Amino acid sequence: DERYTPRTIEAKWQKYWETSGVFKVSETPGKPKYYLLEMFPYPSGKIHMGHVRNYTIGDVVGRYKRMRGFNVLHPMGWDAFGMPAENAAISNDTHPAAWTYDNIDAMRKQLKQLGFSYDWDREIATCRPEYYRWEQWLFIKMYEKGMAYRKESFVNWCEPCQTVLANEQVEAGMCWRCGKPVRQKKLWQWFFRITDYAEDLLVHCDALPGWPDKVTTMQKNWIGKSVGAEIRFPIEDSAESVSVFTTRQDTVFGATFMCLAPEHPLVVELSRGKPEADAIDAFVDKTALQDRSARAVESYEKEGVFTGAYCINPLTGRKMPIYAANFALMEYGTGAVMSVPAHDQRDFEFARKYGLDIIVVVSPEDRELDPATMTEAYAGEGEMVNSGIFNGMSNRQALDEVAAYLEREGLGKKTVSFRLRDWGISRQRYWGTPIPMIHCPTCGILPVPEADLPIILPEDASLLDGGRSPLPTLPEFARVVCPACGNTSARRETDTMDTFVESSWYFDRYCSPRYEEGMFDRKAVDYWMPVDQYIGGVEHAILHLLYSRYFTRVLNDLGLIDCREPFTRLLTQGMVCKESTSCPEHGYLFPDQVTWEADGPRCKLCNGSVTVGRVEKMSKSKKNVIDPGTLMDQYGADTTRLFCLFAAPPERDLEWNDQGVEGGLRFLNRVWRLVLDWNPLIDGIPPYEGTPEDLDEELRDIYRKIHETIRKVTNDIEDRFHFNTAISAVMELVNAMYAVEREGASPRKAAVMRLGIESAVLLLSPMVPHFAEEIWESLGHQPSVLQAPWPSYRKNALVRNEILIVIQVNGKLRGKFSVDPEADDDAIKSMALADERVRRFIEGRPVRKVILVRNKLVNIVV
Ligand code: ANZ
Ligand code: ZN
Repeated sequence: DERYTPRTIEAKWQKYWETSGVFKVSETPGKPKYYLLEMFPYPSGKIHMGHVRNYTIGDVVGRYKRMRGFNVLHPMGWDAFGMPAENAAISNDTHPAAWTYDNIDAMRKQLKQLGFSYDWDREIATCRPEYYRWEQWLFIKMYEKGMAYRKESFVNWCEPCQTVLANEQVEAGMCWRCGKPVRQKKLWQWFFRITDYAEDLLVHCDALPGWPDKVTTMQKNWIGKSVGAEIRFPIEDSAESVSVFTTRQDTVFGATFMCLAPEHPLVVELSRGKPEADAIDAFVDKTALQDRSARAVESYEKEGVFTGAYCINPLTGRKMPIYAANFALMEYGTGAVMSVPAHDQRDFEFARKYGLDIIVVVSPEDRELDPATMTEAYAGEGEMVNSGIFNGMSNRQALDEVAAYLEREGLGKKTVSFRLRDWGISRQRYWGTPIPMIHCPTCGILPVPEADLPIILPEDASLLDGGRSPLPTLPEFARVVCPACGNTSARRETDTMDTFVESSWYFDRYCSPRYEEGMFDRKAVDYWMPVDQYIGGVEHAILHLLYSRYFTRVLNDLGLIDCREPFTRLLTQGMVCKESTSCPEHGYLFPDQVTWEADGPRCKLCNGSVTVGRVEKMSKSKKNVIDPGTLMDQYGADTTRLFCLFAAPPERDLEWNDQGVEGGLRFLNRVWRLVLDWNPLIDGIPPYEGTPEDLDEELRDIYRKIHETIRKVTNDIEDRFHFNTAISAVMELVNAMYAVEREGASPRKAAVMRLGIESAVLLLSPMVPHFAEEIWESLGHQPSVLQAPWPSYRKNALVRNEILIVIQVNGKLRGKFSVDPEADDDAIKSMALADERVRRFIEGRPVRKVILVRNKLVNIVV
């Protein structure tokens, strides 16, 4: 007996794919290209279920497109720089490089075991000099064009990790890695001027129809464009003035005080020599320690200190006290806010706290606002009051009118402000791409000459205490002779780049991964780019995608690449989830530490009763993980893949369940059995090619089912990647074929069955490729199933016998008609009502009810 043995089959076909080189591709003019990409993994150790899901989804798309005749580029590599390698090196006493390369080897092996259709010749690891040298090269080009620059700025600083954190790496004031509080520190940093592209990146969000709306919305919000005005407020007894950015210039008559960010240079300057100076200095120091992103949160306690200085409201002449306030942010607008407490909640709270004046200037239609009794700011629309020549206008109109007035009087101008900040890329870390710059005591800052690239990260250095980078203290690395003047005490830049830089162009490098003359071969990159389908987690919806879009624009503007938008279509897959389990004594438990008894789950360690927690994302900390390695050993790659595809549509979360995997295996065994049973009968008989009319009813039903299944599976994959419903359709077809009697099968029956079996195998082949290859071969075909075209369906095969429907009026038979069995309920009802004979029986009486018994009758009650 020939049993389905995934282990031998999978090894066999993986070897075949490797030696035959089926997945190696090159630019083939005339053949439609399809660049399929899944977000490359960070080599953290071994693959987890999230990877399996992501890459299985991608693999099905890749194999499907290949069978549809596309020249499919499907590469894989490693996002190999970053902090976890350093953390692991510290806790396991290894080197980040050794740890990274070992992990890559282990994970590559696992990906190969899953049978993914990658062109492994294109594998890249971003920590290799062959890769990052071109990143250094680009950095210098950007520096020369003013796209990369250095400035002193406040950064989120994590003391335990000794590093600058991007805003998104700060979670509620804590470091995303170590969970310790983040403080503010001023450092010289390298930046990419992404803000120059803010408008471009924003407007083209609407030119990405292949992206989920939620992702483009997140990008737009991140870029955060605000339209408003800049207004100048003269400072009392001074030639200077403060400029504010406001989106509510209609409320300028209600501005009663001014708030400056504590970091604003005027804060210290204005208070100098005044009695307020000490309080101001203390306040500035205190806010410097507060998290800047937390300060921006609505509910953050508002605090401020009077600077001792005043400015003049240019429209009212009112004297406005100037405060330093923690809710005013240096990074937004001009770092100064004209405070209108009647109409802005933050200003309102601040005014109440410090007893400042409140003046209403926008009056709502339905009530009178009284500054003395107001309990919150009024942010809505209304009629202008207390606003001189603008009184009586709607505040909407005043927005324009005030802006125009300010512009005419030279007091301000219309302007826009973006939330997006320049991209700080300096990291005071070891395991990253060295920034290719030199600091010379005589010449200042200058780039490494191109001929000296790459600046290789020394892999024989070890981390210092607390994980600090050894680069600044490594003489062989840090000391350099100035390439311009020969000064021997020049120093290399010892900061490395944010790892988001590597992932902003790896998709370009895949097009010609071994190219040594540049970042990429122009011909190759212009042939393959843009990526036709990108697949990955929604956690990268903002930064990675935004940075990649930015880099693509930079490369385009530098004349290095044709395309300007890197990813035509984007699929963000859902998470893989499972409930957690815990017992009072041992806390969270791994699934294999729990036994499921009749009276409930018990802990294997202490036999205590187990609490079942929420279904949530699989994570090591909750121990609610399933290890793909174990799964593959137990069930094989195909069942593992099938489960991931069948359990949920890709964009939804997938909830793990053991029965689902068992069910997947059972289904494959069922198909296996079907083929085994029929193979002797269909041997040598070609698939049925005749017309449905020549078949008897049983075979015609099967024949139609085959074509319906082809249509359904094709549409489900093509339109929405809904593999779960596609698989269900094949399951139904298999069930239908099981019902066909084998005994005494005619050649015609055998031909139809061959068509059915081959179609099912081809339709399943992108999902369970090893399984499909093995069956395809057993059906007498030469390998590989990948060479077979995707099955196509025949329209005429889809026509069903019509079904006869009886029409009753008040329960009495009055007519009949025939319909397509797919017709929907409403259509059938209206056909019944439209029947000539039936209309006569109704005789214009009102219809009270229409009852439909599907496939049988319609009863009209009058
Ligand atoms: C006066 C005013 C009156 C404001 C009013 C709002 C309501 P968005 O829409 O997010 O762009 N603002 C400007 N610069 C700021 C800074 N550096 N730190 C903190 N707040 C700042 O927000 C624009 C509004 O945020 C601006 O409009 C300003 O307050 C404040 F009834 O000006 B508004
Ligand atoms: Zn020099």
